[in-house]
Amino acid sequence: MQTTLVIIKPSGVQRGLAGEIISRFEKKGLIIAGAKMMQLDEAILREHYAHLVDRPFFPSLLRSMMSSPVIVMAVRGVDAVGVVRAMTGVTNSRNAAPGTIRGDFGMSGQENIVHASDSPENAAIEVARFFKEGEVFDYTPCTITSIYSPDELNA
Ligand code: FUP
Repeated sequence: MQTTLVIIKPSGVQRGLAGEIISRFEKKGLIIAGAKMMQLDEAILREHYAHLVDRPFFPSLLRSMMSSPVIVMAVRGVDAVGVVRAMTGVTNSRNAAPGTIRGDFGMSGQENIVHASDSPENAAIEVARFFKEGEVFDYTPCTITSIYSPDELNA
C-alpha cells in the first residue's frame, strides 16, 4: 500500500469543507492513517514548495498557505498516490473535472482547497515532512476485505 500526503488548505478549512473532503476519502475506501491541524510557517512552505520559490506568485502562495491553520492527513491505500490525485483534480480549480474536489468546490488556481502528493517518492518525503514519528498509524480497518480482494491486498 502507498501512503500519500493530503493538506486541506486554508481555502478548504475556512470554507468549512474539511468534513466533506475527509468523508470523500473515507467513502472511497482509503484509510486515514494520520490527521492533525497545523499552522504552517514560511520555513516548511519553502521546503514543501521548493519547486515554486522563484515563481512570481510564490509570495502570494505563502500568504495564502499561512492565512489559517490547515489539516494534514496521511491517506493510505493500494495506489493511493494516483487515486488521491485523481480525486483532487488539476491545479486550477476552474479547469478541474466535476466530481473532483477542486472541480466541485473551487474557482481558483491558488485557493484550490487541497494539496495531494504527486508521486510515491514525493509522498514519502511529504508525509515525513509534516508528521513526526508515531503520528501516522499502521492499522487495518475491519472493512478491509470488503474494500479489496485478497490478491489486491497481497500484491
Ligand atoms: P499541484 O500539484 O496541483 O498542487 O500544483 P503545483 O505543485 O504546480 O502548485 C502548487 C500550488 O501553487 C497550487 F496548489 C497553487 C499554487 N499555484 C499558484 O498559485 N499559481 C500558479 O500559477 C500555479 C500554482
